[in-house]
Amino acid sequence: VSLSGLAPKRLFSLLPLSGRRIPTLSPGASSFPHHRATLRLSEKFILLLILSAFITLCFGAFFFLPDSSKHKRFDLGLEDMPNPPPVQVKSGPPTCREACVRLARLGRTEPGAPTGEGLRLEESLRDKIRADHERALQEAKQKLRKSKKALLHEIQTEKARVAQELKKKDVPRSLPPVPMPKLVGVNDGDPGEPDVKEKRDKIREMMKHAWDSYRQYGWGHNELKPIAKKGHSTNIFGNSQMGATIVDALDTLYIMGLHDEFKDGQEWIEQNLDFSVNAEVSVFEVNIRFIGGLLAAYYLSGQEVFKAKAVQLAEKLLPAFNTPTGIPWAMVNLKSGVGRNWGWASAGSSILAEFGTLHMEFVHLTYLTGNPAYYQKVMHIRKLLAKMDRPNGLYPNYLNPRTGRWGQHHTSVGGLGDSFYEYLLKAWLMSDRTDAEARKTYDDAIEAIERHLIRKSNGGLTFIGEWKNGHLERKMGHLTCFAGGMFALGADGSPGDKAGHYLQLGAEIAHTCHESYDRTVLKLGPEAFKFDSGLEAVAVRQNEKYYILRPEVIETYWYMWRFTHDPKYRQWGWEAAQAIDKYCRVGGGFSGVKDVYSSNPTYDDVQQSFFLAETLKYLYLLFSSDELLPLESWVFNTEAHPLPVLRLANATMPGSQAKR
Ligand code: DMJ
Repeated sequence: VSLSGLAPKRLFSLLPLSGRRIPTLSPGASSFPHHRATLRLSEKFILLLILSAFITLCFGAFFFLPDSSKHKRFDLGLEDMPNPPPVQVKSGPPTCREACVRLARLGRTEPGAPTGEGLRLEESLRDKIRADHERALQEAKQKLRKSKKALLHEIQTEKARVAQELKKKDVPRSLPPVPMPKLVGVNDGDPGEPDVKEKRDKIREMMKHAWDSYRQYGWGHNELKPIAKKGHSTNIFGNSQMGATIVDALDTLYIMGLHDEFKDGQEWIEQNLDFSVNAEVSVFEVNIRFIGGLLAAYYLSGQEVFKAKAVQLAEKLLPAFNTPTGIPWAMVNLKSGVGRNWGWASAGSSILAEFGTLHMEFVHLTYLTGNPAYYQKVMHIRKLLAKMDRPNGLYPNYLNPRTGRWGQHHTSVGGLGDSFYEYLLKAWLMSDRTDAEARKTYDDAIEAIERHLIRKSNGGLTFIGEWKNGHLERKMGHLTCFAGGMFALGADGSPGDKAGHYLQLGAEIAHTCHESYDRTVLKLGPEAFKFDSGLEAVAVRQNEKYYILRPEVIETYWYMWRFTHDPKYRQWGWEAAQAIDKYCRVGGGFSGVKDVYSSNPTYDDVQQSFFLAETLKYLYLLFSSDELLPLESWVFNTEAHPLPVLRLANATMPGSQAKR
């Protein structure tokens, strides 16, 4: 169609957009030659106009596609490629993605040329949009026809399907077969003498009462409220119901020969223990109670499920190490992996006893899985600490995981510091005494502690105080009493000629802690006691007079018994067991008491999981023969879960460079 000879004004009214046909002009129709240049210009103008209309169409098609949001990222990716891959045109209406790519190509590389194909594509896209709308409408209509019940059922089925799929993702990869370390001393441990056996039977009966009560009133909850007779939950496990008592108690049940109870616990773990929960938990507590408990149950019983669960859980803890320094956060959300520190900790710090009490479990995890990550994480912490300055050779309790700097200069062998020192020694023992670096770090730390924190009271009691900003606080915690056992355990292998000295130090701490029990009305030790202004081994403040079924004093009696066989340790242990049975036993289990100096104590109504994991286990071992879990072959984690010594001979731990 030649448009020459038409005035631009008239031409507008003849554009196809108007829907009217364009009249044809004969060549001779134009009798105005001076109009020719103007007409050629108009021709270009029209072409431009058509092209811009086509581009507008392309954009329209792009933005109004019904499922574009689903495919946008992918489509953009394709479009942005310098040479997009060829698009195969199938019969039937093109898919959204195909059409978009083709339109984009047409608009970009061949402007104006195949307008026909562009239009056909636009048409088919419109058809597709129409069809999609129609389908959506039909689906909505069908849904509305369904009853509320059917809809609810549909939603729930879908939810269950998604949950199931998520769960499947959590199933651990099958673990490599690893030789089981030689397990010595998994036996009955019959003490021989009838009176000792009788005492041991009594401890076993106490365990039965604690377990049965939890089984009846708190099953599946983390802990038990023995007075209210219902489940109890602490903030260390967030809002989870992960059966902390079951996991913590397993190995005690096993060594006591309570096999039905052990089976019950195993069954619960197989069917219910799930870590995909939206709960913010303490990395330290989960490690020592859950991972430690599961690993010990695995080594003792050989049941694979415990190993698998331990590894599954450990993977959930790993995001806690994503900090600028690699010093882990105190807490981590098991679902999101987001970590943070306790609000009360000095300057946003992590706690020495928390990030310093991972070594034993993490080394075993690497041993069992072949995954070097666990080993590397804890070795990184060790290396970082080794490089830091230590005020007076002491380790402060607080370390900032962002800056890598110490927080307040407080040092304690009790709360906030305790098990860091314990794990240095136990890392060495667990490595079959080959981890010389751990032993040296322990020896240096203990030397500084002795120099700055250990003193004798006027009455001749050896105590371990706390260092606070250049000042010694003459107060000792119940938690600190574990150190008596630690000194005795570390005596053999200490530098120079000091084995005797450390065994003696252990005995002195045991004596002081026994005094802290003996000077109360209930014959149970307070949470903290002073050596000041004429006071010796007694609590002063009301909020330090409670006893919450803690194990540390009995733990030290047991180690001292194993190393000395002095009958006084069995005697002291028996006194404590009787006091617990008399004052802490209630109908629904065992409870802590609020004031050990009151003859009429009130209960705190909590049966702590460590009562079953530690207190009763150490008592049972105290009245068993030394053949049950000998210390040459087993190392107890800080929650009293026994892990075997790893005799790797010449082998190396995955992830370590040097031979160990
Ligand atoms: C236990 O969970 C562990 O022994 C930990 O190391 C500190 N204290 C509690 C019991 O008192």
